[in-house]
Amino acid sequence: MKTINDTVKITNTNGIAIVEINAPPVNALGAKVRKGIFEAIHHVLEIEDVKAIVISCQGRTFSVGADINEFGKPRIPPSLPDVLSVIENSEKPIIVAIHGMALGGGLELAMAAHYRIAAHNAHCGLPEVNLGILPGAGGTQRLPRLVGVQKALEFITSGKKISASTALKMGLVDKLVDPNGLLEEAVKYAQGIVANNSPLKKIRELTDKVSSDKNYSEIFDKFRTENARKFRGFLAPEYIIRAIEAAVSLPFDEGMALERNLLDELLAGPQTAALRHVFFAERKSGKIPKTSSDNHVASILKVGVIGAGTMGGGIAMNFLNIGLPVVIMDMSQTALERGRVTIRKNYENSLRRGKITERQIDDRMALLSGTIELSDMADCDLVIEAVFENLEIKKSIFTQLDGIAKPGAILATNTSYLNVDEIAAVTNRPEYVIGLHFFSPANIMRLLEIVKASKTNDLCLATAASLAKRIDKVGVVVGNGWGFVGNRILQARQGEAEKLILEGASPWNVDKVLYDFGFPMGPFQMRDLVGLDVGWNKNDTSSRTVREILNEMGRHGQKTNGGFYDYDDQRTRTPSKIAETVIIDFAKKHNIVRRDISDHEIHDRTLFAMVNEGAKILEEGIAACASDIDTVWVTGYGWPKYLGGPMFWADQIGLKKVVNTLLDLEKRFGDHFKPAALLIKLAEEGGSFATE
Ligand code: 3H9
Repeated sequence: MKTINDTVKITNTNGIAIVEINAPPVNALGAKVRKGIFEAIHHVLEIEDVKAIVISCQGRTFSVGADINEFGKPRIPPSLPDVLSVIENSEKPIIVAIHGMALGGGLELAMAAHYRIAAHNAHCGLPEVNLGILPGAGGTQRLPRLVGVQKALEFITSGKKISASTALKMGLVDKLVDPNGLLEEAVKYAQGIVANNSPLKKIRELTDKVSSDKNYSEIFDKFRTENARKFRGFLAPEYIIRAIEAAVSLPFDEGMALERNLLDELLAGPQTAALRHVFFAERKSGKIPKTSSDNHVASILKVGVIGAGTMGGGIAMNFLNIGLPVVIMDMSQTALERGRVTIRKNYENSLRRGKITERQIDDRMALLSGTIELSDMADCDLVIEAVFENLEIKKSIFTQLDGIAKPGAILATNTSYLNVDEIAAVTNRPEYVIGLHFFSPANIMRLLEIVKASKTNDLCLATAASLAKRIDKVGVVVGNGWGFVGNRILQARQGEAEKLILEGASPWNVDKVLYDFGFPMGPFQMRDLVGLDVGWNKNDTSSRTVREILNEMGRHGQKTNGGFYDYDDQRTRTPSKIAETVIIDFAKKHNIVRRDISDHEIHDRTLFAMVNEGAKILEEGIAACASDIDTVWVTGYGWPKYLGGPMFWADQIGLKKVVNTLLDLEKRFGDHFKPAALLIKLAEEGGSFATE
């Protein structure tokens, strides 16, 4: 055995050298690992007895790519492309053994080798696009040569992982084996190659898959057009397409040089820092600060959900998906049946998209039971209440539940803005009461606000955080204040948007400014989609707001073909004359002087109101750090990912400038723009939210 450095060592079995990488937790290809591989390959090439080389990784996974922490810092040689070039040009066959995941530079390394074998439960992917860059170690040049242009375009621009069996079908790996015997199989495979004198398969030399597409520039144009909506605002997909075009039109080495230049441009550009921030922010938000109950989580073996509506059903699906039995409760058998049908329909949609099998649907549905008796929650370890937003009703449910649920069971409310302390206070176990704010549709949206009420204990919190991970949600712990983090900032933006339309901007203008900023839709379009009647009470409405009036007119949004916009039967929207008249009349009645409002004003008033509210949320400790606010808004509310979240965006502008803009807005539009004390302090100190 030879140790190259503490991340790479070599062992030798009967003429096969095993170069083993050990850089926990994920075998990222940082400077030390790159140097280790580089030296290890050179070393074994010199040993006459060694006839072939196997590259494998220790720990839970093969390499997941470049070390993201090195981005934005001076490069330390050898570069990854240089290391991979040594691998590809080795005159001895090199085989990689993939377990866990081969991602980014890790998969590029595998593609530089001559053969790839993988554990049958492994996954492969090139997720660089999610970090605002492209695979910069030959991925854009080798993959199309191996799998063809169309598949390479889809694979690299999506950043999605594929299973080993799909990789085998695509030709990305050569053989699948049992995970337990991976290394032995890889060695055997290498011995076979040596015995048969098999050729060194260099992907760079393959031409058949790309030469057939040489004269078809329309493949690329078609791909651009088809994905224009998905790629809107993001720089990396276009760069990836250009790099793959080069794989078709240029010799390998020239394509590699172009790939490098494109990578460097992206690294120097504005988006990758924001996307890396999003990556690390998401990981940070899932971590509960160390407490006395470290590593202690309650075991959740059965979940109860109260309310079989859209929300309750969506919540239930998360737990069915991970094999937990769920009992769902509603007031009538009809409501239960409706809920059950919706859940099955959702699963059938997934079946149609090839995401699950018929068998999985049956297994999951078999875990679901329904009841109209709260007493059937008695053996649940976690009960989530998902009835409509009425504090009194929620309190009454929790009072009863407290008498029914077993000791130690966690009682959660899915409220999106109500006071969790008030709900906890009606029970004799407030330390076991928590908020779990799922977002609609709850089976799809990744955000979960975990609301820590004043008495919620550490066990509950740690259990909720760990459960969030299990059900593939991004859990963010937030404090108990009106609207928590997400809805409180939404309210600040919505309030401003509503003032703007009364003062003279049209809803479609406001929507366009925010859409152009990068949101998937503006606030009024969103209102129409969600339903103007959500949170509206028909027994307590008296034309106090434009929204109330529209609701009173039966204009509840898309579902009634009219809200702020009019909709045809295909749900195509057009600005509504009726809504416009309602707005103008309302402004007149309340003596609001209407004027021309610029896009610039809409931009500043809506977005800086959000940043200011975010600063107040931080100041009050409702969010533990600024990056948690960014995570909430990026994962749950459509803040453009490539702008990092509202607090990251504010940091990029510079907090001095943010404060000056707010002071100016305060002068023109009132006290609510008064900058938060924290913002003023940070601006004066030359600080930022990132370093706060
Ligand atoms: C690339 O390869 C560029 C090349 O094409 C070109 C080069 C020239 N680097 O997420 P987890 C850390 S770009 C450094 O909690 P999971 C992570 O921060 C790269 N650190 O676990 C965390 O640290 P901590 C392309 C990394 O099981 C710990 O590992 N690759 C990296 O839920 C555990 O992570 C990617 O984009 C990294 N590359 O998920 C893959 N990756 O414990 C990005 C992870 O201190 N990574 N860490 O908080 C992922 O998608 C997920 O981390 C992964 C594991 C799926 C791998």
